[in-house]
Amino acid sequence: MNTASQAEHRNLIGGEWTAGIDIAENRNPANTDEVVGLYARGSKAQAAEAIAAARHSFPGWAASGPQARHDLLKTVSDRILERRKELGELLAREEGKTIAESIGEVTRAGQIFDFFAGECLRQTGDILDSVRPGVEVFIQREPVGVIGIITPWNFPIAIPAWKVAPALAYGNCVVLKPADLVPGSAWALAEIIKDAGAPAGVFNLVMGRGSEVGDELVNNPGIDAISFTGSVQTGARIGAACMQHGKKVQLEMGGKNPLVVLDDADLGTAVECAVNGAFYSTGQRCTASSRLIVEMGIHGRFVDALGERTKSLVVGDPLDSETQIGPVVDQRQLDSNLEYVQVGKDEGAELVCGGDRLERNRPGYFMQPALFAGTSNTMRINREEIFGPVATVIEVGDYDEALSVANDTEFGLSAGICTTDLGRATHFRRNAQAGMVMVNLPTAGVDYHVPFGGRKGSSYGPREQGSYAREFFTTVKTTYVKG
Ligand code: UN1
Repeated sequence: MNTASQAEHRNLIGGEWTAGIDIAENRNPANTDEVVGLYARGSKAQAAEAIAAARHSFPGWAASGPQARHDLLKTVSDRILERRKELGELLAREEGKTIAESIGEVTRAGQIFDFFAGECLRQTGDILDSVRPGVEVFIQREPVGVIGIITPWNFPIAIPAWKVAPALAYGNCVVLKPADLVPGSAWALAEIIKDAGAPAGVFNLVMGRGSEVGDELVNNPGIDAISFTGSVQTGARIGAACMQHGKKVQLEMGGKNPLVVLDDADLGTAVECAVNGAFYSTGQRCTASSRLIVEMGIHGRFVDALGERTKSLVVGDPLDSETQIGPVVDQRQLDSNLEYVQVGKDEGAELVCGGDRLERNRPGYFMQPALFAGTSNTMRINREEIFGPVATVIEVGDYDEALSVANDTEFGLSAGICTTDLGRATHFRRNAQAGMVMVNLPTAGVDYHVPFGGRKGSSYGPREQGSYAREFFTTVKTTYVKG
């Protein structure tokens, strides 16, 4: 595609499409010769303008009432779902997940807006008697104000949707900064929100770099709260800055999610859970199953079957319906994945299969999914989040050891177990130190109507998604009234 012939996609500030200070090429990781589109990069000053616009619009939006907010979110949902094929193709071309996964993600974004359209009408509150006779107490939820939303590249439309929809539903205004690598899906979402009739300034999009736009969101006093998904390092910095400025903050960061496979597991189920959890979406999910903790009685059969299954995975163009694993998102991530494969070898892990860069008939960041066996939980490949198609097997003697290895990590997002023993499944469900537990299911792949989030180093602040999202996107007011 010829870049010069394409129009630039601009930022949305106070209801106006606004040029940035720079223009970035959004390239297809499955074919780096292909420019998906040109996208504005904004500055600190433009982020500040967007924040000012959001502040200006906040009183009106906060007072707009549940019907207006419901109608906007429902229209956004309908339009996303109508365009799911086209938006799925755009997502696949900018991020690299397969077309089936991409259309699935767009569908999820539409469903999230539908859920939160309903939430606008499902309000909660309490009226209680005071301990002082003749006094009543009202407990109500109010919007927080202007929310800065910073989203990662691995879910270019679902994560913006699951932060923006509740923010708007509960009466807040928004400035969204999508990941610099994948602005296209977020831009399309912004266009849909604007065209659906969002009042100017209620929703703003400022694409660009974290060091410009992200920094301004975190430090500008006009932002009341930050919702962030991304790396542990960036999350820690954002958390500290928010604390200093007194902003409310919600952080979703890394994972090193265990999938325990017990001797009594159904082998086919366990292998499918591992393949899906570890390698789908090219392993680029914070919920990915990166540590496969396998009891000794099933270990040999599991490693053989998983190795065969992993070798058979079709890596290629996300738009080809045969493809099961798309490319890695960019050169930096590919280099880091390949380096971790080397680290694993150097640490003495046995590479069962994969781990090489793959050449295709086009320039892209393709990699053969890698499976390591003979690893111990102290190795770097079992401690650090890789965020690519690299999984490790840790052999254990019994269930108690499996549980203790599963919990021996600084993270605590998702934890899975494959077993046919109800007692063990129940014990794991109650003792896994994770925000989400999956029984006979992959650690990744979550519903949109229930809470999402983790413990320990994975997450900070209230849960996202479902009606639990209310906790972050509202603030409680307690009013005492003497008649
Ligand atoms: C999923 O597993 O369906 O960034 C969602 C991530 C998570 C979302 C995972 N916040 O990978």
